[in-house]
Amino acid sequence: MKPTHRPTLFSGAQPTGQLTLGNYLGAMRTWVRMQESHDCLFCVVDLHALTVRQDPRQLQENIFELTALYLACGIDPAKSTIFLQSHVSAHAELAWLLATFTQMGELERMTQFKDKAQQHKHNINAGLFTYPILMAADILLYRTQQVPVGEDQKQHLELARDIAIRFNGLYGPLFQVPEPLISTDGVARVKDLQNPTKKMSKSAEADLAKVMLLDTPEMVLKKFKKAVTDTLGVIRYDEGAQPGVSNLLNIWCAATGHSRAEALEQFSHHQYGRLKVETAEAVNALLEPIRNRFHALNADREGLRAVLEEGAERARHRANAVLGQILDALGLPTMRQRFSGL
Ligand code: ATP
Ligand code: LTN
Repeated sequence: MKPTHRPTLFSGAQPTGQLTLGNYLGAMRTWVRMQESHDCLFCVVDLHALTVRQDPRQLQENIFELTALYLACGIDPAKSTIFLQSHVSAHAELAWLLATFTQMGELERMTQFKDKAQQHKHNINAGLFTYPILMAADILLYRTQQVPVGEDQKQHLELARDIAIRFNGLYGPLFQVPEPLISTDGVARVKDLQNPTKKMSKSAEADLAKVMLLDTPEMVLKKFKKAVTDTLGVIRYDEGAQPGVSNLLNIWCAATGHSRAEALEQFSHHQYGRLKVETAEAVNALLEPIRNRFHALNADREGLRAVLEEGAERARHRANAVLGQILDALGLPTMRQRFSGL
């Protein structure tokens, strides 16, 4: 099932709420395509979600929903390994080891930490600060070659690369140095519909700011109709002067498969209203099959559990083999029954 000569690919999303159109266009859609050519692992990073206070029941629900969404988007358990981060304890163990190869100054520079610390002033916990180390562990544990993510994760990827290079310099080439895979067609950072200088985020408070994969067609239309644009009254691609219009053009292109030049040809003589409605229609056509598949998948909790358990089994086997080699290199004697036969 897993031809090992294929390059290894790893990615994940946090179970912090339903997925947005940004998550899908910036990350998930690439994941689905890569399954044909890569040895893929897709993780629900539940330990990362704990860096922000979560209600336990809601978190559990979000974990199943996110798993169902992975499947509804087209991630296929027969082709890829789908699992929960907390089911493979090697992630947390390697994160500890890698923390001793990460400098405070490196973590202090992370913009996601600065943003989240601003948003959660009363809970700036150490996990929020060391979040990128756990992410490096996720990636390095599988000797991942490619990591498809949105633009916002680029800095974390660079840190994972630096940690791998540093470790390899000291102990030999034990880690693969991963490459980011970030789309170049304008959807690596889909913008918030109400504040188009910010990225669309699933934890944004304003409902109108984000299009969710499970929004009804009417909700999608309403959100695009109310999207913030500008008062210039012309449809041009100019991210600096017209971020709202440029975001709509990018979304329309990504949803229809047309180029930016084709988009301008189609819309440049029209008013904003037309661009908004046509973008909503294109997004609805894209999301319809996902919505249709989601509900049955999400209702089958036993089926979801089985997918996650099988995925964890496969991931654990691979992760423990690498962790054993790392412990060995560091001079920590490993227990034979834990790592033998791998
Ligand atoms: P949160 O709001 O809880 O921080 P998030 O919306 O950033 O969540 P994640 O689970 O952290 O979502 O990210 C999952 C994937 O989606 C990552 O690869 C991330 O880079 C990508 N992504 C998130 N937001 C966008 C966006 N607006 N445009 C493109 N890609 C995005
Ligand atoms: N930090 C990522 C989620 C994430 C991830 C990973 C992505 C955790 N571990 C490993 C790629 C590879 C985010 O999107 N916020």
